[in-house]
Amino acid sequence: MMVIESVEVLKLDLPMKTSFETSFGKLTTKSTVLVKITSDGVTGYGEAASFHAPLYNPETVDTCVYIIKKFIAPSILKKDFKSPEELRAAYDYIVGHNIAKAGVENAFWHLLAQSGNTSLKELFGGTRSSIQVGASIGIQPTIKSTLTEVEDSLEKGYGRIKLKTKPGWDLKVLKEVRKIWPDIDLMVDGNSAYKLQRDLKTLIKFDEYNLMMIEQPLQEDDIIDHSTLQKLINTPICLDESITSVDKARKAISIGACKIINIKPVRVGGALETIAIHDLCMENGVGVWCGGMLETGIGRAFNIALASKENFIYPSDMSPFDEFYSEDLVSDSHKVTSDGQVKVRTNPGLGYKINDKVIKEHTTESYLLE
Ligand code: OSB
Ligand code: MG
Repeated sequence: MMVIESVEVLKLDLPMKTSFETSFGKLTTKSTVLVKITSDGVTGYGEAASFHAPLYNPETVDTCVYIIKKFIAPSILKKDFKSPEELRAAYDYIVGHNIAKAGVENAFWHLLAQSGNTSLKELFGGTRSSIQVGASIGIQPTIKSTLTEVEDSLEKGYGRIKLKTKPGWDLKVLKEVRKIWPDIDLMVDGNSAYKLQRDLKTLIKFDEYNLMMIEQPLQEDDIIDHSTLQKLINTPICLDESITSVDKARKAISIGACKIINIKPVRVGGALETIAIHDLCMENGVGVWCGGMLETGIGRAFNIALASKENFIYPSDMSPFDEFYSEDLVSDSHKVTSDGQVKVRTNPGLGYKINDKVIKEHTTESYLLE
């Protein structure tokens, strides 16, 4: 018995310590959306981690708030759900808006973890006691500051370095990084900024830098060009933006568009779809890792638990909040060990202590539906 008594949706603005630049632009304040659902006096929290503008994917914090308020909440309120599958079926008629859906689904998993006195790791079928993590380094003003960022990240223990690139900010950076660190686990993320024909010469040259993978070089809706590109380069392609469902993953794998998949749980609509993609990839010998949306400690809690599943074999983007923000929404945030690991919590519920005071301080809009 899990009757949804209320749904609350909150929009937050979190000041960033430093901006984060990708090929699609610079993030200077990070907005996010929290979802709180209550059942039988218990509150479940989820994070619909999105950005202020539709730059990475079509959603924004405002579309998440709107879709949850206007469509998802009315579809689930006062109804009784026995499982996340049943919950999801209630709003499956909504086309797209995966991040909004994920925020709600995650809040439901949090309710389940509390009522069953179990951990998210247990609920998701996690098998690892710690996960490997990597650093994601934004586009920097200079090569020198990139080298400093790489050095800092290695000193902090991160086991792999991901550099954000865009046409004109790629090979020259890799060349200097490789001069100093010829052997580190290194990869790049193009965030859809390259075009197959226009940039083919550059894309082929990435092969010279012994990269673990090149993440989403081409357009989100173009797994066909990725498949063409994968046949022309040795560096494994990892898809991020393109993989929005298990069906997309199946198609991408079947045409050889990637050898690795970055699963961002919110991008695919939540933990259920994450697990489905994880399982499909495992059956097909495609390793996965967990990407991030610069989540707060709440969103990261779900990601860490999911990344403890067996086929998450590459380091995940899971830097703690203090890389970007001065305050987290949980008071006992995860940390990266000197050997690049994050421990997977096994305590019941979220595994982290939610700090409602900090949440309140940063909330700019809130809507309670009951
Ligand atoms: O493509 O993975 C991405 C940050 C903002 C937008 C898109 C991406 C990223 C990251 C960092 O690479 C991920 C994180 O640490 O949460
Ligand atoms: Mg990416």
